[in-house]
Amino acid sequence: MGIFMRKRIVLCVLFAALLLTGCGKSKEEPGNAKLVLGFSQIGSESAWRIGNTKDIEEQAEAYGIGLMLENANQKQENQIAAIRRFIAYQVDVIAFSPVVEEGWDNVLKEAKDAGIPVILVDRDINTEQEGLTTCLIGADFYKEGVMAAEYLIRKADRLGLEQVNIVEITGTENSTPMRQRQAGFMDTIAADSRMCVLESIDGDFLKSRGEECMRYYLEKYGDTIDVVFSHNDEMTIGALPEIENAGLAPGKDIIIISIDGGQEAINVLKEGKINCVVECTPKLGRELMETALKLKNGEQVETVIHPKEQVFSDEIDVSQIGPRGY
Ligand code: GZL
Repeated sequence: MGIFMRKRIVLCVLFAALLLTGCGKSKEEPGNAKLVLGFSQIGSESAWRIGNTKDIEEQAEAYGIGLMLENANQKQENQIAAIRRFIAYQVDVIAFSPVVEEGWDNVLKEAKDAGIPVILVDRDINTEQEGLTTCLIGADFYKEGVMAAEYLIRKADRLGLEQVNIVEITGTENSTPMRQRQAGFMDTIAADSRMCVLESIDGDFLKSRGEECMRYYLEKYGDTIDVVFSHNDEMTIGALPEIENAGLAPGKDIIIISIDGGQEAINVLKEGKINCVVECTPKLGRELMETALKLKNGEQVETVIHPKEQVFSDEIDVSQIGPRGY
């Protein structure tokens, strides 16, 4: 029996074991799949993440790709363990969304030594080593920060504000979206003397932390706060009731700027309680499957694939925003 058949049999047995443990999720058995893709997902921390997982599962089925998807519950050590399992299973391609940027060199070197190409989905890594990954499929987070700040500058102009006090609720510390959304936003307001950042706190992309951060800000700064810049909708939604409990009207007394563009935030935008939502689409599955197939077939792939994104705000007719799907 050839090496290929032995590999397929091993893969079938291990794939079945993974499915029995409830980690994997695929309609395609590896035996008849075009390829087997191991994907380590960060967790289920937000509507964005849940939408991203759903899209990847749907696209794997549509492309006839065997998907082994493991949820790391926000822990880097779980992602590293999952990648090692994918290497042991000898999957054709590995993909993952790194929860933070550092600490991946060793496990990605193991994947490289095993001859398994790696695709970065959504977030990036920070490494000195060449050739550990093939492609990054994900948003231009720096541009999202720029678009958020450009909206604020236009809003301040429209309101004739002379002083703009900003509090920032950031995403997971040391993650790509946190670092780049913050950099894009701060670089863009830097030249505007009206802008004053009172404080910045890590909300870890979680609704509960958004609530805690906002409660702390209101206790410390009260109604001197003019703007909340929140790195994702989950934290924004968590912050709003705290603002209302303090007797302030979000979207009116305090300008609310958020990122992701999920259905819940768009609904609140339509209510006038959020002023601006920068879109960050979770629908990366099609590009992931296309790229995995190209790698399997030995074709060249782009090193970075950025999806197109837009800004939803009180500058447009928000009633025209259609269903978001996440
Ligand atoms: C962005 C993604 C972020 C979202 C959050 O692409 O990494 O992680 O903005 C999610 O909602 O938790």
